[in-house]
Amino acid sequence: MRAPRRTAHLRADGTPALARDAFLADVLGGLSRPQKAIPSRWLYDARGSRLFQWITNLPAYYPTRVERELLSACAPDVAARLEGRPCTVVDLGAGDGHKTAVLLRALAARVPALTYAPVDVSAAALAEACARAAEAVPGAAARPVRAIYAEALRRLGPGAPGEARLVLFLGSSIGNLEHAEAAAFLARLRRALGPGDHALVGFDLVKPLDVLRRAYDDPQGVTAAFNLNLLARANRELSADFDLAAFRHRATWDPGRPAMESWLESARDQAVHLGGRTLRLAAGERIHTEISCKYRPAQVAAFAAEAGFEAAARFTDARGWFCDALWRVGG
Ligand code: AVJ
Repeated sequence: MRAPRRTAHLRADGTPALARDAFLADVLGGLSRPQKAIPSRWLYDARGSRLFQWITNLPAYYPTRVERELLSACAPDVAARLEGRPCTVVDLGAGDGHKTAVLLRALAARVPALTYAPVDVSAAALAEACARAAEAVPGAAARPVRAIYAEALRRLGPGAPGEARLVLFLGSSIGNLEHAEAAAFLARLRRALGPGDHALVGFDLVKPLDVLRRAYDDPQGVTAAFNLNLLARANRELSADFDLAAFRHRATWDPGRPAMESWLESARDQAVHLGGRTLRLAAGERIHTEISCKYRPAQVAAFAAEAGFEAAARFTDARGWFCDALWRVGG
């Protein structure tokens, strides 16, 4: 047995060795299974994050637009519930910061002191999130946390006496998790918080299939580029030899979960080499890369109850396409 290494050494190409080993293990393991799959977290390297940012601005990708409008409308309501107490906003995945800025401005008008704590693994993303927050609310204190979400929750600790904490988990990021993982994550979130703290969680709702298909296979091909970047990343970081022209992006609907699912489909019989191994794909064979779960309002309520939150408020657009649920820790 090898002792776990605690420091991440940088390789010549700048990639942390531990992350590279984990990526290699996930790709090799995932492509050796009968149903080939690569975990979706590897989609988000620097280039993947930029491509996702681009997706959020596409006309076809409704979630960001709809949620931004929702938050503009509900920000005063959220702020009113935290009124009068010093407030720390923990932002799990700040994105481009537009959505957060609306909330921070509303809060700044009602609380005596505001601390903004964005959480991200990327230092660049944290710096940008802090800069945006400073622009929105010049008086806010910034406390960036460079960590994965679970680690950030572990480090949260008890709030200061009298302080109100608001954890944001927006954009339906939760949709990337299997149901059991999502429930476990929300339970951890609940345990990291104390009485009077709140969480605002974004859920993308079940909606007409044509809308979903366009959102996950946009006419401009940005989503395809985002998905294919997974193979490009394997070529860059693992010296794999995926022929990007021989794979197609596919987005399918699974009514059972329900979820949109993303795949990379092999256009022909082919062999790929990585980590000293040869992996074969048949024409038409698919690699599963992502689930984007869609929810029904009853499921949102069930998640809150299961995790031990009180449902304080639910904000939904007129078409019922997206939902931001405000949950409170009782006591
Ligand atoms: C970042 C998980 C919310 O599933 O809608 C967008 C990622 N993938 N288009 C989503 C994504 C393809 C996105 N989340």
